[in-house]
Amino acid sequence: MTVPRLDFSSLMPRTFLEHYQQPGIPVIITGLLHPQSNWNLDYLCQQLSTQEFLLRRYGKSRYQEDKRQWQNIGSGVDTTSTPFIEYAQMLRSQEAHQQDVYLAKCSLKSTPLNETEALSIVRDKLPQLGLEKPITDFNLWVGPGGHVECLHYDQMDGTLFQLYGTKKVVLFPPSQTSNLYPFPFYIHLYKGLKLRSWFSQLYPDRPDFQSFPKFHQALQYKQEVLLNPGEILYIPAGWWHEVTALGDEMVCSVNRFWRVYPTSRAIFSWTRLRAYLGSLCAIPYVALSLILALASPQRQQKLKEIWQMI
Ligand SMILES: O=C(O)CCC(=O)C(=O)O
Repeated sequence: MTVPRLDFSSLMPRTFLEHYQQPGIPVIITGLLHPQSNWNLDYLCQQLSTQEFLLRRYGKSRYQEDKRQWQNIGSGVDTTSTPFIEYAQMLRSQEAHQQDVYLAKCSLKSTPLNETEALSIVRDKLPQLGLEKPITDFNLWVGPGGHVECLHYDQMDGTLFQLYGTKKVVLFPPSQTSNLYPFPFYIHLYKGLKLRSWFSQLYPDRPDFQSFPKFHQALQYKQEVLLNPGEILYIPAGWWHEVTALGDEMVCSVNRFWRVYPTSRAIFSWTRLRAYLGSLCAIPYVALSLILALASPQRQQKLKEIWQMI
Protein backbone atom coordinates (compact mmCIF):
# COMPACT_ATOMS: atom_id res chain seq x y z
CA MET A 1 0.00 0.00 0.00
CA THR A 2 1.33 3.48 -0.78
CA VAL A 3 0.49 6.92 0.55
CA PRO A 4 -0.59 9.17 -2.34
CA ARG A 5 1.37 12.31 -3.27
CA LEU A 6 -0.72 15.32 -4.22
CA ASP A 7 0.51 18.66 -5.46
CA PHE A 8 -0.80 21.59 -3.42
CA SER A 9 -1.67 23.67 -6.49
CA SER A 10 -4.03 21.01 -7.80
CA LEU A 11 -5.38 19.85 -4.42
CA MET A 12 -8.93 21.13 -3.97
CA PRO A 13 -9.90 21.83 -0.34
CA ARG A 14 -12.93 19.59 -0.88
CA THR A 15 -10.75 16.71 -2.07
CA PHE A 16 -8.53 17.01 1.02
CA LEU A 17 -11.58 17.14 3.30
CA GLU A 18 -13.51 14.27 1.74
CA HIS A 19 -10.68 11.87 0.94
CA TYR A 20 -8.20 12.52 3.73
CA GLN A 21 -9.26 14.74 6.65
CA GLN A 22 -12.78 13.42 7.17
CA PRO A 23 -11.93 9.70 7.01
CA GLY A 24 -8.49 10.28 8.60
CA ILE A 25 -6.23 8.97 5.81
CA PRO A 26 -2.55 9.96 5.42
CA VAL A 27 -1.43 11.87 2.35
CA ILE A 28 1.77 13.57 1.17
CA ILE A 29 1.40 17.18 0.05
CA THR A 30 4.04 18.41 -2.38
CA GLY A 31 4.71 21.83 -3.91
CA LEU A 32 3.99 23.93 -0.83
CA LEU A 33 7.29 24.05 1.01
CA HIS A 34 9.73 26.06 -1.07
CA PRO A 35 12.25 23.66 -2.68
CA GLN A 36 14.99 26.16 -1.91
CA SER A 37 14.29 26.03 1.83
CA ASN A 38 17.66 24.49 2.49
CA TRP A 39 17.75 24.00 6.26
CA ASN A 40 21.25 22.52 6.39
CA LEU A 41 23.42 22.61 9.51
CA ASP A 42 25.19 25.88 8.62
CA TYR A 43 21.85 27.59 8.07
CA LEU A 44 20.45 26.25 11.36
CA CYS A 45 23.57 27.46 13.21
CA GLN A 46 23.18 30.91 11.68
CA GLN A 47 19.55 31.10 12.75
CA LEU A 48 19.69 29.41 16.16
CA SER A 49 23.22 30.13 17.30
CA THR A 50 23.43 29.87 21.10
CA GLN A 51 19.72 29.36 21.73
CA GLU A 52 19.23 26.43 24.07
CA PHE A 53 17.23 23.31 23.25
CA LEU A 54 16.43 20.18 25.21
CA LEU A 55 18.29 17.25 23.68
CA ARG A 56 17.02 13.73 24.18
CA ARG A 57 19.84 11.35 25.03
CA TYR A 58 18.66 7.98 23.84
CA GLY A 59 22.04 6.24 24.21
CA LYS A 60 23.66 3.87 21.77
CA SER A 61 22.36 0.53 23.05
CA ARG A 62 18.67 1.40 23.45
CA TYR A 63 17.51 -0.25 20.22
CA GLN A 64 19.28 -3.48 21.05
CA GLU A 65 17.14 -3.83 24.16
CA ASP A 66 13.71 -5.41 24.49
CA LYS A 67 11.34 -2.44 24.67
CA ARG A 68 9.55 -4.08 27.59
CA GLN A 69 12.71 -3.42 29.64
CA TRP A 70 12.76 0.30 28.81
CA GLN A 71 12.38 2.70 31.72
CA ASN A 72 11.53 5.71 29.53
CA ILE A 73 10.40 6.51 26.03
CA GLY A 74 9.81 9.46 23.63
CA SER A 75 9.71 12.78 25.49
CA GLY A 76 10.18 10.79 28.72
CA VAL A 77 13.88 10.10 28.05
CA ASP A 78 16.66 12.02 29.84
CA THR A 79 17.32 15.44 28.38
CA THR A 80 19.95 18.16 28.63
CA SER A 81 19.55 21.82 27.73
CA THR A 82 22.24 22.66 25.16
CA PRO A 83 23.05 25.65 22.91
CA PHE A 84 22.30 24.78 19.29
CA ILE A 85 25.87 25.39 18.10
CA GLU A 86 27.14 22.82 20.62
CA TYR A 87 24.66 20.31 19.30
CA ALA A 88 25.78 21.12 15.74
CA GLN A 89 29.31 20.27 16.80
CA MET A 90 28.08 16.92 18.17
CA LEU A 91 26.47 16.23 14.80
CA ARG A 92 29.61 17.19 12.89
CA SER A 93 31.87 15.05 15.06
CA GLN A 94 29.40 12.11 14.88
CA GLU A 95 29.04 12.10 18.68
CA ALA A 96 25.29 12.63 18.20
CA HIS A 97 25.22 9.57 15.89
CA GLN A 98 27.17 7.38 18.29
CA GLN A 99 25.21 8.37 21.39
CA ASP A 100 21.92 8.80 19.52
CA VAL A 101 21.24 12.36 20.70
CA TYR A 102 18.10 13.93 19.21
CA LEU A 103 16.71 17.45 19.25
CA ALA A 104 13.03 16.54 19.26
CA LYS A 105 9.80 18.49 19.29
CA CYS A 106 11.25 21.85 20.40
CA SER A 107 9.02 24.87 19.85
CA LEU A 108 10.25 27.33 17.23
CA LYS A 109 8.12 30.13 18.63
CA SER A 110 10.89 32.26 20.06
CA THR A 111 13.38 31.63 17.24
CA PRO A 112 13.95 33.46 13.94
CA LEU A 113 13.05 30.24 12.09
CA ASN A 114 9.42 30.81 13.02
CA GLU A 115 9.32 33.87 10.76
CA THR A 116 11.09 32.36 7.76
CA GLU A 117 9.43 32.28 4.38
CA ALA A 118 9.14 28.50 4.44
CA LEU A 119 6.96 28.50 7.54
CA SER A 120 5.11 31.71 6.66
CA ILE A 121 3.88 30.07 3.45
CA VAL A 122 2.72 27.00 5.33
CA ARG A 123 1.03 29.19 7.95
CA ASP A 124 -0.83 31.10 5.23
CA LYS A 125 -1.74 28.25 2.92
CA LEU A 126 -2.59 25.22 5.05
CA PRO A 127 -5.82 26.79 6.38
CA GLN A 128 -7.04 26.66 2.77
CA LEU A 129 -7.10 22.89 3.15
CA GLY A 130 -9.06 23.04 6.40
CA LEU A 131 -6.04 22.76 8.71
CA GLU A 132 -7.10 25.85 10.62
CA LYS A 133 -6.78 25.16 14.31
CA PRO A 134 -3.20 24.44 15.38
CA ILE A 135 -2.86 22.96 18.85
CA THR A 136 0.91 23.47 19.02
CA ASP A 137 3.59 25.78 17.68
CA PHE A 138 5.84 24.64 14.88
CA ASN A 139 8.26 22.18 16.46
CA LEU A 140 11.82 21.49 15.34
CA TRP A 141 13.25 17.97 14.94
CA VAL A 142 16.98 17.74 14.17
CA GLY A 143 19.01 14.58 14.44
CA PRO A 144 21.67 12.26 13.10
CA GLY A 145 21.03 9.97 10.15
CA GLY A 146 20.13 6.55 11.52
CA HIS A 147 18.03 7.87 14.39
CA VAL A 148 14.66 6.15 14.85
CA GLU A 149 11.63 7.67 16.59
CA CYS A 150 9.96 4.43 17.47
CA LEU A 151 6.45 3.27 16.67
CA HIS A 152 3.78 5.44 18.32
CA TYR A 153 0.64 7.43 17.59
CA ASP A 154 -0.49 10.95 18.50
CA GLN A 155 -3.90 12.06 19.74
CA MET A 156 -3.95 15.01 17.32
CA ASP A 157 -3.69 15.31 13.58
CA GLY A 158 -0.09 16.01 12.61
CA THR A 159 1.79 17.43 9.66
CA LEU A 160 5.46 16.59 9.24
CA PHE A 161 7.37 19.07 7.05
CA GLN A 162 10.61 17.68 5.63
CA LEU A 163 13.28 20.37 5.35
CA TYR A 164 16.64 18.63 5.03
CA GLY A 165 17.51 15.00 4.27
CA THR A 166 15.03 12.18 3.87
CA LYS A 167 12.98 10.24 6.41
CA LYS A 168 11.43 6.81 6.14
CA VAL A 169 8.01 6.69 7.77
CA VAL A 170 6.29 3.36 8.46
CA LEU A 171 2.56 3.70 9.09
CA PHE A 172 -0.22 1.45 10.42
CA PRO A 173 -3.89 2.47 10.72
CA PRO A 174 -5.59 2.92 14.13
CA SER A 175 -7.57 -0.31 13.50
CA GLN A 176 -4.34 -2.25 14.10
CA THR A 177 -3.74 -0.92 17.62
CA SER A 178 -4.17 -4.21 19.46
CA ASN A 179 -2.03 -6.04 16.84
CA LEU A 180 0.80 -3.58 17.57
CA TYR A 181 0.94 -4.32 21.30
CA PRO A 182 0.97 -0.86 22.87
CA PHE A 183 2.15 -0.46 26.47
CA PRO A 184 -0.95 -0.77 28.71
CA PHE A 185 -2.57 2.53 29.75
CA TYR A 186 -2.25 1.75 33.47
CA ILE A 187 1.56 1.82 33.12
CA HIS A 188 1.26 5.59 33.72
CA LEU A 189 0.18 4.96 37.31
CA TYR A 190 3.70 3.94 38.27
CA LYS A 191 5.77 5.48 35.42
CA GLY A 192 4.03 8.83 34.98
CA LEU A 193 4.85 10.03 31.47
CA LYS A 194 8.28 8.40 31.39
CA LEU A 195 6.71 5.45 29.58
CA ARG A 196 3.78 5.94 27.24
CA SER A 197 0.78 3.82 26.38
CA TRP A 198 0.75 5.27 22.86
CA PHE A 199 4.04 3.53 22.04
CA SER A 200 4.32 -0.02 20.72
CA GLN A 201 6.33 -2.68 22.54
CA LEU A 202 7.60 -4.21 19.29
CA TYR A 203 10.14 -3.37 16.61
CA PRO A 204 8.26 -3.41 13.29
CA ASP A 205 11.39 -4.20 11.24
CA ARG A 206 12.52 -7.13 13.44
CA PRO A 207 9.46 -8.31 15.34
CA ASP A 208 9.53 -11.08 17.90
CA PHE A 209 6.57 -13.05 16.54
CA GLN A 210 6.66 -15.44 19.47
CA SER A 211 5.88 -12.61 21.90
CA PHE A 212 3.76 -10.61 19.46
CA PRO A 213 1.98 -13.13 17.18
CA LYS A 214 -0.85 -10.79 16.14
CA PHE A 215 1.68 -8.49 14.45
CA HIS A 216 1.33 -10.80 11.39
CA GLN A 217 -2.13 -9.32 10.88
CA ALA A 218 -0.91 -5.72 11.25
CA LEU A 219 1.70 -6.29 8.55
CA GLN A 220 -1.06 -6.55 5.94
CA TYR A 221 -1.87 -2.89 6.65
CA LYS A 222 1.68 -1.53 6.74
CA GLN A 223 2.45 1.50 4.57
CA GLU A 224 5.90 2.93 3.96
CA VAL A 225 6.83 6.42 2.82
CA LEU A 226 10.11 8.07 1.89
CA LEU A 227 9.56 11.69 2.83
CA ASN A 228 11.83 13.95 0.76
CA PRO A 229 12.80 17.58 1.32
CA GLY A 230 9.93 19.90 0.45
CA GLU A 231 7.25 17.29 1.19
CA ILE A 232 4.61 17.38 3.92
CA LEU A 233 3.12 14.22 5.42
CA TYR A 234 -0.35 14.49 6.93
CA ILE A 235 -0.61 11.94 9.76
CA PRO A 236 -4.16 11.72 11.13
CA ALA A 237 -4.66 11.18 14.87
CA GLY A 238 -4.33 7.56 15.94
CA TRP A 239 -2.17 6.49 12.98
CA TRP A 240 0.88 4.57 14.17
CA HIS A 241 4.16 5.86 12.77
CA GLU A 242 7.83 5.02 13.12
CA VAL A 243 10.18 7.67 11.70
CA THR A 244 13.77 6.91 10.64
CA ALA A 245 16.27 9.59 9.56
CA LEU A 246 18.12 8.23 6.51
CA GLY A 247 21.73 8.70 5.43
CA ASP A 248 24.79 9.70 7.49
CA GLU A 249 24.18 13.42 7.65
CA MET A 250 21.93 15.57 9.80
CA VAL A 251 18.20 15.35 9.01
CA CYS A 252 15.80 18.19 9.81
CA SER A 253 12.00 18.43 9.94
CA VAL A 254 9.35 20.62 11.50
CA ASN A 255 5.97 19.40 12.65
CA ARG A 256 2.76 20.88 13.89
CA PHE A 257 -0.31 19.34 15.53
CA TRP A 258 -3.89 20.27 14.71
CA ARG A 259 -7.31 19.89 16.23
CA VAL A 260 -8.97 16.74 14.89
CA TYR A 261 -11.72 17.59 12.44
CA PRO A 262 -14.47 16.50 12.14
CA THR A 263 -14.99 16.19 15.88
CA SER A 264 -16.78 12.85 15.40
CA ARG A 265 -13.44 11.34 14.30
CA ALA A 266 -11.99 12.47 17.62
CA ILE A 267 -14.93 11.29 19.74
CA PHE A 268 -15.29 7.80 18.28
CA SER A 269 -11.64 6.94 18.54
CA TRP A 270 -10.45 4.14 20.81
CA THR A 271 -6.80 5.17 20.35
CA ARG A 272 -7.56 8.66 21.67
CA LEU A 273 -9.66 7.35 24.52
CA ARG A 274 -7.02 4.92 25.74
CA ALA A 275 -4.39 7.70 25.54
CA TYR A 276 -6.62 9.97 27.64
CA LEU A 277 -7.13 7.20 30.17
CA GLY A 278 -3.35 6.82 30.29
CA SER A 279 -2.86 10.56 30.81
CA LEU A 280 -5.41 10.53 33.64
CA CYS A 281 -3.51 7.70 35.30
CA ALA A 282 -0.32 9.81 35.06
CA ILE A 283 -1.73 12.78 37.01
CA PRO A 284 -0.69 11.74 40.56
CA TYR A 285 2.85 10.88 39.43
CA VAL A 286 3.26 14.13 37.47
CA ALA A 287 1.84 16.19 40.37
CA LEU A 288 4.40 14.65 42.72
CA SER A 289 7.22 15.34 40.20
CA LEU A 290 6.09 18.99 40.05
CA ILE A 291 6.20 19.33 43.82
CA LEU A 292 9.69 17.78 43.90
CA ALA A 293 10.83 20.08 41.06
CA LEU A 294 9.60 23.16 42.93
CA ALA A 295 11.55 22.09 45.99
CA SER A 296 14.71 21.34 44.00
CA PRO A 297 17.70 23.75 43.69
CA GLN A 298 17.55 23.14 39.88
CA ARG A 299 13.93 24.21 39.81
CA GLN A 300 13.99 25.93 36.37
CA GLN A 301 15.65 23.03 34.61
CA LYS A 302 13.42 20.43 36.26
CA LEU A 303 10.23 22.36 35.45
CA LYS A 304 11.39 22.75 31.84
CA GLU A 305 11.95 18.99 31.62
CA ILE A 306 8.49 18.24 33.00
CA TRP A 307 6.91 20.76 30.65
CA GLN A 308 8.70 19.21 27.68
CA MET A 309 7.54 15.75 28.78
CA ILE A 310 3.91 16.87 28.92
O1 LIG B 1 10.41 13.26 12.80
C1 LIG B 1 10.45 12.53 13.78
O2 LIG B 1 11.49 12.03 14.21
C2 LIG B 1 9.18 12.18 14.50
C3 LIG B 1 8.03 13.04 14.09
C4 LIG B 1 6.73 12.58 14.66
O3 LIG B 1 6.63 11.64 15.37
C5 LIG B 1 5.53 13.35 14.30
O4 LIG B 1 5.61 14.29 13.51
O5 LIG B 1 4.45 13.00 14.83
